[in-house]
Amino acid sequence: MISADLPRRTILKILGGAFAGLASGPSGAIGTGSSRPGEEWRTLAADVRSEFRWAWRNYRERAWGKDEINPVSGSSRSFFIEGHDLGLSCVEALDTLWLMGLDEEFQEGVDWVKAHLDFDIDGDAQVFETNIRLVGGLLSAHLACGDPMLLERAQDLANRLMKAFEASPHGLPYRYVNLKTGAVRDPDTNLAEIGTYTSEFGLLGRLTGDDRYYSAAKRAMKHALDLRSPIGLMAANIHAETGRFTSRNASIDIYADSFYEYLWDAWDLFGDIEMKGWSEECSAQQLAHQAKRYDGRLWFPMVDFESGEATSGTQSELAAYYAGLLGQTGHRAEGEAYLATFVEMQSNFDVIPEIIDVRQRRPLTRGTGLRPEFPDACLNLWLLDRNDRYPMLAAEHYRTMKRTSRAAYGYTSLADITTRPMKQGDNCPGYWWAEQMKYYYLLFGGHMRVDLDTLAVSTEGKILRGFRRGVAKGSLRR
Ligand code: IFL
Repeated sequence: MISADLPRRTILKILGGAFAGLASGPSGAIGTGSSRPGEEWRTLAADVRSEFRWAWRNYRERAWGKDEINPVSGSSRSFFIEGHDLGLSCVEALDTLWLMGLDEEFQEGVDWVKAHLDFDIDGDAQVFETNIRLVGGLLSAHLACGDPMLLERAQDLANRLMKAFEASPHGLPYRYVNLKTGAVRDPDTNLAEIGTYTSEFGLLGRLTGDDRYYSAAKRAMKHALDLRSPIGLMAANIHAETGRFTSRNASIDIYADSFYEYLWDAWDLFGDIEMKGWSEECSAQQLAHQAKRYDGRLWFPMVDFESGEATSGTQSELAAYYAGLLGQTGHRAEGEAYLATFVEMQSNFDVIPEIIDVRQRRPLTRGTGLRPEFPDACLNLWLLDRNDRYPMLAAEHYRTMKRTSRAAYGYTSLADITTRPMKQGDNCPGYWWAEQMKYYYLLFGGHMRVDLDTLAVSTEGKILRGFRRGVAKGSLRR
């Protein structure tokens, strides 16, 4: 079934050439022509897997152990600390490799981690990014294969990040910590950077029997939640030393996004009923005060946290995740409506612009960061009802990415989405390995190695629950 809320051009595309042969979703009830049911989806999932393996081989050959490959030039770059690469793309890729049954590649990645990954570096790492990408990546790889060394590495790193929490009078982590000395800097922070730890720290606590991690992560979130205004909103920027908000802007978008994901996930993963209550309260107040309609489309621009008046006319692509979160928190209709907003952006501009003028519905920037939030929302909504339209929308996203971002040595960000052909940038962000390729693969039916009923992924796409251990190679069959 195709949602009536989709823009006309997209429906035409779905019914016409762009989706030829994909008359049914991965539930595969109706095949077309002489194909067997679901065969086209298996082909698409196999294509995602083969592209992932191709990109991995290029990374292996040209940027092994580096943080990120630049896939146009074949060069590489550091992400965390200039000159001290931490094999970011390797760690980000691990659980995706496992999911796809790329077992040799998974093992070479694990071997690299065991032989080379050392966090005793005299350099400042961003606490939030280090947690979601590296602590999360090591934990999910550990869950996939059971290797205790991966858990040890995750704990060693989390212990270093804990210094950023311990140095603050309110338990709000500083933005940067020196991995060797524990020195902290940059107290001027935001909700996302103080409140995206409960999933990884909670899991680490479960696996090691140490509650300190989850308690520290939750304490920081509670501090900000206690500052909610009379209309139930938080400002997105906060100071780790004063413990006070430093702006008036409430956001579900940049500066705040994953804070709200982690409220819900703490309930989903650990059954934390208090976090569930806060999550529901936040969603209700955001719907009451931040939801704005322009020409009938739903948007969530920033608003003043005390009055609810819009303070910006923009939305970033990152906010697309919120369509899935609305569905998870019981607001399916609003989640559908918000997804339709981004479907329209995809339809109008082929690639969803990084920053959008919500009244004019036009891009405010030309470059994009090879972003995963649209398929992320498709996955989270699909997990609720397995409706075919989500894989269909993700298929369009995947094909567009392949057409516009495929470069000589992998997939790249774009420098200009307004030109035809679009001008490519030269960088494959670490999250590409952890997020969209995994989401496409799952949506297209590649879920032999996970149980969809219990699957839980982090904000960085790391599988934190739901692995089926002991499933043999060849994960395409459903
Ligand atoms: O690191 C990624 C992650 O999804 C996140 N924020 C932005 C990145 C992807 O756009 O939480």
